[in-house]
Amino acid sequence: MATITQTENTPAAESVPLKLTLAYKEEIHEEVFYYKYSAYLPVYDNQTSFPPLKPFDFSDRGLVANKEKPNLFSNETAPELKVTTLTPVIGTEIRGLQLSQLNDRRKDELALLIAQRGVVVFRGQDFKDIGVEKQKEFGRYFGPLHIHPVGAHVKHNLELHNIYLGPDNEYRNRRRGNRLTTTGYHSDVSYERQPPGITILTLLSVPPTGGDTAWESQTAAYARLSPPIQALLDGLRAEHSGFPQAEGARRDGLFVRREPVKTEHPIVRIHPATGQKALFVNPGFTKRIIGLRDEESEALLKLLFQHITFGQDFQVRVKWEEGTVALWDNRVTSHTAISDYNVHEPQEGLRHGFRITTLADRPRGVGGLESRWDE
Ligand SMILES: O=C(O)CCC(=O)C(=O)O
Ligand SMILES: [Fe+2]
Repeated sequence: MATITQTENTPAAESVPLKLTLAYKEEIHEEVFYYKYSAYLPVYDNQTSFPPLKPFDFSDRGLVANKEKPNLFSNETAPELKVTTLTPVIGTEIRGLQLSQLNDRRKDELALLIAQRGVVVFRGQDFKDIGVEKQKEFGRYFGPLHIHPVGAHVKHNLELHNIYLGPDNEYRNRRRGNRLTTTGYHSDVSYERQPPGITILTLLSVPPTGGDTAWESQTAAYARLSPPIQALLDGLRAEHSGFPQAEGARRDGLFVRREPVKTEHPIVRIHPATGQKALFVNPGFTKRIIGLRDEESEALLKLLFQHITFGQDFQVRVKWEEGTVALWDNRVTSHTAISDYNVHEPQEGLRHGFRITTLADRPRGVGGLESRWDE
């Protein structure tokens, strides 16, 4: 991996030397210009491995929220509050309210809002400047923090998954292969036994144009299907696999810190806080429908993936600004990065940020259909 530039020996918490690989070139970010968020640049911890994730109890914060959201939407505490419905189906934008200042009642109402609207985009946030400990604490309110099995992360903070594609780590692009488009709708690490609920994505550096993110409503995607197809899907599970991601990482010479898993999740999932049904398959990680013949599974997944990808009337595309933080619910949405900028043109700017991913419930479908897996 020619673009990895350096291996460092840094003292870890217990002062055991930690082998870190930088996924960026120091001279680009620290010598050519001063970068305020250089401490957040991507690294790989190449030695800390983790056992399989254990089951845990989960209670969605949205369940205890006041459904009217009087606290979150109170003009008294946030006189500048401006709430914009981005599309009729998905996406809400909030200005004039700091995530870093929300009390627990507001956070509960926010969890419910994210479940209902799919994605909530906060503008003008100081969240990027409150420090790693407070950022993690904010995430933990919604659920245990996920550590990505292969991703680059922020130094000493594996829970902060790194979002960075630059001229100095373009080997990450190779995984896109020979495809016509860079877009790929997915629900974050949906192969996990208790996959993510809320993801919090913060960009620290935003290009002047390009690098938008799009989200799609899996609730609307389900609702659009005809009743006979809905009834068929209600009774089925599909396999979600972390193996291709781990194998791709190994091929790239990266360290796999947790062994991959495959899980069979219900295709139609009921959100614990809203009771809404959502399609829970995605082109990123769903591999086959259990109990069908191969050709049947391929044809049905192709239909669903095209439905998800082409449904512009239940998608929202968001342009990032300085200070934007996006929060979405992976149980009711899929999303894709839109990598339309040329990372080799310095004037196109730097797109860099971090993702905090919170784990949630073991999926439950219609009639109590549960996820299952081979031990
Ligand atoms: O970079 C982006 O716009 C989104 C990347 C992504 O898929 C994620 O953060 O989960
Ligand atoms: Fe993602």
